[in-house]
Amino acid sequence: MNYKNLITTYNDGILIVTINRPKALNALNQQTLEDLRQLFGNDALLLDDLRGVVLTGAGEKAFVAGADITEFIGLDAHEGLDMSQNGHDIFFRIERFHRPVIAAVGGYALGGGCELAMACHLRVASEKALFGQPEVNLGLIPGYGGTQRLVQYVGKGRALEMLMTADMIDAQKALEWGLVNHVVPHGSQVDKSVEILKKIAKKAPVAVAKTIAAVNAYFDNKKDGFSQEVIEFAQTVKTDDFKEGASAFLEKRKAIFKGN
Ligand code: DAK
Repeated sequence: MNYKNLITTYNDGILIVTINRPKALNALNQQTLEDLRQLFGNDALLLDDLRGVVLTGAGEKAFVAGADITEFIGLDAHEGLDMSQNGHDIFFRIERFHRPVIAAVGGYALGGGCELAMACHLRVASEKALFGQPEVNLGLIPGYGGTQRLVQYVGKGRALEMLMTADMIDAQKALEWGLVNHVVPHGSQVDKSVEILKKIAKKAPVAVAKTIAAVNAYFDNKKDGFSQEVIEFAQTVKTDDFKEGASAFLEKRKAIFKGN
């Protein structure tokens, strides 16, 4: 795997992806977005034994401090539309990825950075993490799904307050509001994410993938979530892993899942 702005390490089925622009607080420029598209849309799909992905930011200060503001200068409405649609497409690939993706947030997750963390399935924050959608400070609104996903996590009132005041919230408040799953000592956010992925890795991979698809259907207005659950359920019933899981339970032993 070769990217301009991402560093990847792959061990025991777990891919750690580090956004690597620490001098710009890992701001998401178009190159970084294309790297993420290449990774989630292609390269990671080719890893047969992949069990999960941790997405994090390089350096001590930031997960991602937003979309790269230097690329906004002179943007017209048409270009803005293209950029936004392109970003949506990449973030949907992450949200719909068949393996769990965890954002390990050790600092600023602002604007596009908060949006990126929200597109991941889970979020692990260090005590130093800060979340915010400061687009109104720039005369913008979020362009990568922030107005929708923030409401899903924290509710309409809290989302509107964050979006209209541009105030940041700290890790503890993000935990209370349901924006993050765990808060851990600074520096251990990646380890904690790996620990969670290792736990999920012991479960049946098809069942995990179908769980993601069924839960996503709740938020997809083109789908009926209950009908989608029926479809995904039927897919799990026909797997060898289901037979193994049920047999192992009855034989009082640990199941060994093969992913089919
Ligand atoms: N873009 C580009 N560079 C950034 C950046 C960003 N978002 N955030 C930080 N940097 C750069 C700084 O310019 C600085 O660069 P140098 O001056 O050293 O060259 C370097 O990172 C270190 O930053 P600071 O010196 O400012 O560090 P501090 O610790 O003093 O402050 C800070 C940290 C996070 C509070 C501050 O850097 C800051 O306020 N950053 C900007 C936060 C922000 O407003 N982020 C953007 C949110 S808006 C759309 C799609 C998406 C979006 C909108 C539209 N369409 C498709 C149209 C989303 C927009 C956003 O994300």
